[in-house]
Amino acid sequence: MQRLWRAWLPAATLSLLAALPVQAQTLFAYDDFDSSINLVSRTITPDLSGNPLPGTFPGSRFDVFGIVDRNVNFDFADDSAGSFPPDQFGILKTRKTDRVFGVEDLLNPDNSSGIGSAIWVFDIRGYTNLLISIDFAAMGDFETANDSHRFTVSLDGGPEQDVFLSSVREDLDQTYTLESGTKVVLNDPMAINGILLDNNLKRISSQIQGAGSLLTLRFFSSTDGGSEVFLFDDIRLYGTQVVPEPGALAFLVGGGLTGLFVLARRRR
Ligand SMILES: [Ca+2]
Ligand SMILES: [Ca+2]
Ligand SMILES: [Ca+2]
Ligand SMILES: [Ca+2]
Repeated sequence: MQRLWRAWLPAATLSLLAALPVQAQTLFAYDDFDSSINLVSRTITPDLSGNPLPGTFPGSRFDVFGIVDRNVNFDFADDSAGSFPPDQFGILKTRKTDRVFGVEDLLNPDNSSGIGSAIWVFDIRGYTNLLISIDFAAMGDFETANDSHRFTVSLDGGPEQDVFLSSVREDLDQTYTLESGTKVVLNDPMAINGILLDNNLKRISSQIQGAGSLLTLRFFSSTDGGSEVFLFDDIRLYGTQVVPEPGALAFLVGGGLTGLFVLARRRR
């Protein structure tokens, strides 16, 4: 009997898997700061959303942490093809008017810690084989010692896995091309997972191990200095839907498994 089960179980498992519909990884949750799907909560610390200029510290509009758009300040906005042709600094081009998550100079008189953090909780029930992507951009002359960003993910309160880690390439220069075509070279660019950033949003993705019901994304940020902008947009979660079609499930429960039991009894 034992040997029979040992021989049959792998085969039964295989046919069970084969009966499940194969589905591609699809986008099922996101937060682009203008709208969201399957976002349970979003908490930003410090929360500057109630300030006269939302997302900025009271002392200066060039000290930023939170949800902003290109009107927040001239370091975020690339106006070189618009209202200010001599512009030499900016990420958000004329037509990029929607909202993003921005960070600039966290070490300021209103925030002596120099750090900020944010937490997103997404509903991921029914999806496995998870992948997260975020669109990142940065412009500035950064420092390894003072400018760092880290994103972790945990499933249902489990251990945190790093998904995006920044580094500053103090051995490199980066060329930033403004919307007008003006090129600006700055020292020490920011990278995410080793991929160099510039003033164009770049989609970077990371696989997530495991599955669960709620996914918590945590962002830890530590920055100092003006004219150093880091921003991101379009947090996206992709996965494979795990719910089998009713027909496949009925076949398994009604036919496949019953047949296995009958066979097992006969062989006794
Ligand atoms: Ca500008
Ligand atoms: Ca957006
Ligand atoms: Ca530097
Ligand atoms: Ca800095």
